[in-house]
Formats: sequence, structure tokens, C-alpha cells
Amino acid sequence: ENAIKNYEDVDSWKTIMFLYNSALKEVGTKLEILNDEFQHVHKYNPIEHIKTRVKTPESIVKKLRKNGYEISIENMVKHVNDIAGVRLICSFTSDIYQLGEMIGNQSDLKVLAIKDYIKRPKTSGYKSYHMLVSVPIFLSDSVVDTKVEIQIRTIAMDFWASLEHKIYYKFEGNAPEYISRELRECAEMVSSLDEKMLSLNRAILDCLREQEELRISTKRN
Ligand code: 0O2
Repeated sequence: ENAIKNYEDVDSWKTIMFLYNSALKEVGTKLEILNDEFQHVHKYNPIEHIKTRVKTPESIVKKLRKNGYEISIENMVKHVNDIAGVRLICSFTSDIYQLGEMIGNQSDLKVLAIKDYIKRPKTSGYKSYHMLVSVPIFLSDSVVDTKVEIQIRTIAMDFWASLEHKIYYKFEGNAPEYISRELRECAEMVSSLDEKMLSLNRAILDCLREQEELRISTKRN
């Protein structure tokens, strides 16, 4: 069984991948600009780093199979939402929702779906904020709306997810129960670390603000 059966398919496969790559460039640049603007105005970067990737053909086929769809270009475009993927890694959970709002306010992006796995973590313990958006790609004689999945998470959540992803693949989804349990425990630790880091950051900012106010008032007197 092959994903691509004839020359027409090869051609449309190339066109589709060209669109997804273009969509990644558009969204990637947009997010960099938002981050730079934030740095310029607030002297702070909500995005620690940005990763982009297009899903491999193997992984696309695997996902279609898993969900019971026939392998075709049409099904892939319709049912695989994360062919173009952007991952935004932030320092604090508060950055995640701020970024989500900023993305939602971009008038050229359409938000198709939001999955908040922070408010409702997966049973694996997975936490992340997913936004499925579409971005218009302007071609010489048409405009094509192309889907991009944006995953927003903290450094700690990303650390957990990348380890869990590796383990999941190593065991092909059948990890022994004690390993899954320990991973869920780690996810709890990640959550409390994130909470602690957020409140510590708030305390630091408050402390600096108070010192600054004191400095100004002693200068005045
Ligand atoms: P990969 O290798 O990262 O590309 P789905 O629920 O997967 O059938 P959908 O609608 O795309 O379909 O789901 P979702 O939940 O919005 O996004 C799926 C992606 O989120 C996954 O892509 C992972 O990147 C990530 N993800 C979801 N659940 C978990 C989890 O339990 N652990 C980890 N580590 N990542 C998760 P893929 O295609 O599964 O994999």
C-alpha cells in the first residue's frame, strides 16, 4: 500500500507540501514579529523559542491509518490537522494565554479550533495549549487557506512532552503501567514547578517595582 499511486498524486503531493511549508513561513514570521514587538514595548519576550516542522509522510500515513481513513491526499488535507506545526515554548503559563489571545487577534488568521490540554490534561498527563488556525497563502492567481497547528507550552511542559513522546514511541504505545504512572507523577511535578516559577516571577517583579518606587521617592525627598 502506497501513499502516492500515480504522477498526478506526486504532483499534488508536492503542491500540498509547498502550501504547508509556505504556511509555516507565514505563521513563523508573524509570531517572530509579535515577539519582537512585545520585547520592544514591554522589554520582555513571551516566546522563549519557536520550533517549526512539517509532518513526515510516514507520520501522516500512520495518523490516517490510526483514525481509519483511506490513504489519500484528500483525506490527509481534510483529516490531518498538524501537517504544518509550530511549537511556541514560553517561560510561564501566563505567557501561554497571552500568546493565545495575541494569535486570536490576528485578523488574517482564522482560529478553527482550540484544545486546552492545560485546563484539561490528557490521561497521559500531557499539557499544552493547541490552536488550529488557517492562514491565507497568496499565490499568483489564487489564495489558499492552509491549516497550521500551533502548540503553546512552557519549557517544563515541553521537557515532559518530549520525553513522554520518546517513551511512547519506544514502547509503541504499550508502556508498562508503572512507567505510565511515573510519567503522570512527573507531569504533576511539572505543573507544580510551573506554578512555583510563575509565583516566584511575580514576587520578583513586585520586589523590583517596590525598590524602584522607593528609589524614586527618596530621590524626590
Ligand atoms: P507527532 O509525532 O508529535 O506529530 P489526534 O488526537 O492526535 O488524533 P489532533 O486533532 O491532531 O489528532 O490532536 P491534538 O491533540 O490537537 O494534537 C496531536 C498532537 O499533540 C500530537 O501529534 C502530539 O504532538 C501532541 N500530543 C497529543 N497528546 C500527546 C501526549 O499524550 N503526549 C505527547 N508527548 N504529545 C501529545 P502526533 O501526530 O500524535 O505526533
